[in-house]
Amino acid sequence: MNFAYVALGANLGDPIATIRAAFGALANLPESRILRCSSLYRTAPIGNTEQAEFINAVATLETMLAPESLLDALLDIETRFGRTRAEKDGPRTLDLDLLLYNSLEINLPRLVLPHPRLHLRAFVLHPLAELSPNMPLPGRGHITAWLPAVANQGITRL
Ligand code: PH2
Ligand code: MG
Ligand code: MG
Repeated sequence: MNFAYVALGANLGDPIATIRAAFGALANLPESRILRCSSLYRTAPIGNTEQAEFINAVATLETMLAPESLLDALLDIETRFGRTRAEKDGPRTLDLDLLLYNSLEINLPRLVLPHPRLHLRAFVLHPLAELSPNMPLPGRGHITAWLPAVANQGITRL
């Protein structure tokens, strides 16, 4: 059995309803089950700041899917939720990012693990720390060491 962490984000349509429905879609993944879901967080947009606030969360999965099969399944859920890719880092109905898979460190063209920006983003670090405050980040030390650096990024736990 493998442990995977998935980040959820949405800022189009009804993001709170979308994130809740996406937890349900993750629960239905083949050969997988959800172990825990974080709280929902309202977060200021990072990167492209000319867009609406996001709702973000993180889920922990237990899965027999290999990393790239899990990635394919996540992209399939995004598509079912109406995701289009008009603009890089633009508004989205649903974004599902694979953050961590066991303590795997890989660098494939379509999948880098751990997610290369996870330690720089309050909208990932806070829900992750809520679920696993003592988890080491492969190659990057302790999760709590990164929290002070993102203290200026607007985030509210709902
Ligand atoms: N996702 C991005 C870029 N910026 N900002 C917030 N607050 N939440 C996100 O999920 C997010 C973002 C690219 O995927
Ligand atoms: Mg993303
Ligand atoms: Mg993504």
